[in-house]
Amino acid sequence: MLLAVLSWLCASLLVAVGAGKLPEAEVQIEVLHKPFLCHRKSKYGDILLVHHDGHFENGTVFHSSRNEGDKQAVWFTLGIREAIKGWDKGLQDMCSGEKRKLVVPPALAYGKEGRGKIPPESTLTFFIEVLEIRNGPRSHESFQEMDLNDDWRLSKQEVKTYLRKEFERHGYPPNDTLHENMMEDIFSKEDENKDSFISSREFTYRHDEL
Ligand SMILES: *[C@@H]1O[C@H](CO)[C@@H](O)[C@H](O)[C@H]1NC(C)=O
Ligand SMILES: *[C@@H]1O[C@H](CO)[C@@H](O)[C@H](O)[C@H]1NC(C)=O
Ligand SMILES: [Ca+2]
Ligand SMILES: [Ca+2]
Repeated sequence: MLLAVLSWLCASLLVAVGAGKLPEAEVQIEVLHKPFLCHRKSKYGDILLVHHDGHFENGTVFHSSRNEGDKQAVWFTLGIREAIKGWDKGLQDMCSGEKRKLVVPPALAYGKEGRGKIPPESTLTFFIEVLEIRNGPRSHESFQEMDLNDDWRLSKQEVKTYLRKEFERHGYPPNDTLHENMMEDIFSKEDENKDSFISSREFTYRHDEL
């Protein structure tokens, strides 16, 4: 049982499923600097240390990690909507040391509502430098495979379906009582805010007790 739970947690078990997605707004990507040596490229689930400047269309800077606050680069997890969708789309396949300019339409940034000093319907331009890339604790692909209805959270039913599939894949007969128990065990550990869903954030970050 414990082993099975651990294997549920093991991201490498799973392969991404290509899901049919609706056409979406695009991020315009311009590579400003590409290092000569590139040992690995950023992918979903990685954590990236980035410096970033954000500009409005009129050129005014609304944020700069180099000049504001603690003047520090920030860690960012790729692919889980930790920042804006435009970052998830625009920061894939980057090398450490690479610099990019992203032009992000409102639909992939703060949309119709805007946020804070970002007015509604703002197209935003970012200059982003990736300083470091590390493996994230868990893979984005495994989350997507489990999230059958694409609502970015795992329901109890989705987790049970996944367990059943994994059992079958490894040649064990499905056992609803057992899946139910495992699922409850997983939720007691992973569903931190007890809303009966495991969010992508709850999934991605490992908890101390595990
Ligand atoms: C540029 O645009 C932003 C957002 O619309 C606005 O807050 C700011 O005042 C503008 N700056 C200039 C110099 O027009
Ligand atoms: C299903 O799992 C439960 C709980 O672990 C166990 O008691 C039961 O014997 C299993 N049933 C079968 C058919 O293996
Ligand atoms: Ca879901
Ligand atoms: Ca939750």
